[in-house]
Amino acid sequence: MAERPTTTQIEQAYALARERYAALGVDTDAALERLRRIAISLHCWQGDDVLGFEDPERGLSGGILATGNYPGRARTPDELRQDLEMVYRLLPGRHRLNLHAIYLESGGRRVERNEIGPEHFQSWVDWAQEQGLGLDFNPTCFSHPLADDGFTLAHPDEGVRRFWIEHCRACRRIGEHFGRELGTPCITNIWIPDGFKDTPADRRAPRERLRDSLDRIFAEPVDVRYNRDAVESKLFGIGSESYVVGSHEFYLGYVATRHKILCLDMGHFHPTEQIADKVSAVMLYVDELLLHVSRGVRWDSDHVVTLADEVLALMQEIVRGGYLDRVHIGLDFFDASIQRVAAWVIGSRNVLKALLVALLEPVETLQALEQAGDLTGRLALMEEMKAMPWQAVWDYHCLQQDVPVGMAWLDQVRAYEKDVLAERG
Ligand code: RNT
Ligand code: ZN
Repeated sequence: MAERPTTTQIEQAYALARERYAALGVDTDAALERLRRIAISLHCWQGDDVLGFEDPERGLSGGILATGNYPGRARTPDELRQDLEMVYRLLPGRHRLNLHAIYLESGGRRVERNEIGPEHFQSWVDWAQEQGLGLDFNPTCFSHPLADDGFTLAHPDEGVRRFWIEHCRACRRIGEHFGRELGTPCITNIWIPDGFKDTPADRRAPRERLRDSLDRIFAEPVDVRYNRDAVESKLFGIGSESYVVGSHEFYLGYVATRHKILCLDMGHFHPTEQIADKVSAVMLYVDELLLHVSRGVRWDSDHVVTLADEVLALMQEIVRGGYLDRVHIGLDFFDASIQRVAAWVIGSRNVLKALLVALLEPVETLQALEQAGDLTGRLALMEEMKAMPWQAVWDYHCLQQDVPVGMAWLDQVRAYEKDVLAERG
């Protein structure tokens, strides 16, 4: 490995970058101060291929898939927490953890999903407290015998539907517990896989059932100071190629009429459709957004996030529109073909970098040019911004936050792999 930049070099590069940005009216110190206050929610499921601890033998269902067999998967809650501690150490800032219901700890006893309670997540709460992390939550409406025919909350059988309604209610109570214990509201996000592989004869009834199920779930009061509800749409999944009950239009209407949080997953739209453009439209009608920052590649919606145009555009829209306080940023990808801790770190650092690039834009100048009708100047400045020295600002941020600069994080992950992951057999 090449030699690392010294502290002095990082500081000098920052000083130069700061001047370049200042010349355009951008305050880099203010941008970093804002970035420090943004907590992103890391998904626990990148660490173990979405298997969880209820019955890891069962395998993943619901039309999502983690492919690859890279060694070192976390097999126990302690291993997962240990891996997460490694990840958080490599990220600048203070962040959150997003748990799924199947990550419960029930002491080896089988607890049905409609009977789970805060007690099954106490170790997570204790650990989050110790680590200074907020928690978010998700019902797990997949990887279960009662989800095997592809329907849960929209199931035609009332008994099956009731089971999943009860599960979601239990999850909201757990979310409320998280929020109360940790002093930061938990966002409990409902995603269901329901849909048809082939052309349905009735698209209406399942959607009516889903609306009814959601209304029954949310009818039970939980304290909004501690738990906030989100719902996540999808376009298609493996086995639900022709029809997904919980489509974007379905949930947009639901959220707008019920005052819930809309979750937009970047991988859940048509390949050329970008969610960046949706932000300013939906924000007129919904109070808050939850993002699942992800990367769609052909049939898959869950590749590791790269620093791609789509991610930059999304963060730019959030910053330009002044929506940072109404948008919750979560991650959603799972890749078992590369080292899992590294996958987490790469995706998370990319989201933070994209936020920084967005925070370093001369938004007022760009908007003034636009208002003045100088569309030539707008394009010229937007293009100029692409080659600005934001990396020097990022490196300085990492230095200040006491996390590895540049690729130094990879050395730590490789050492961790050798010492810890390789021992997992
Ligand atoms: C699936 C959704 C959902 C899941 C997680 C595991 O397509 O994106 O968010 O990835 O619940
Ligand atoms: Zn998602």
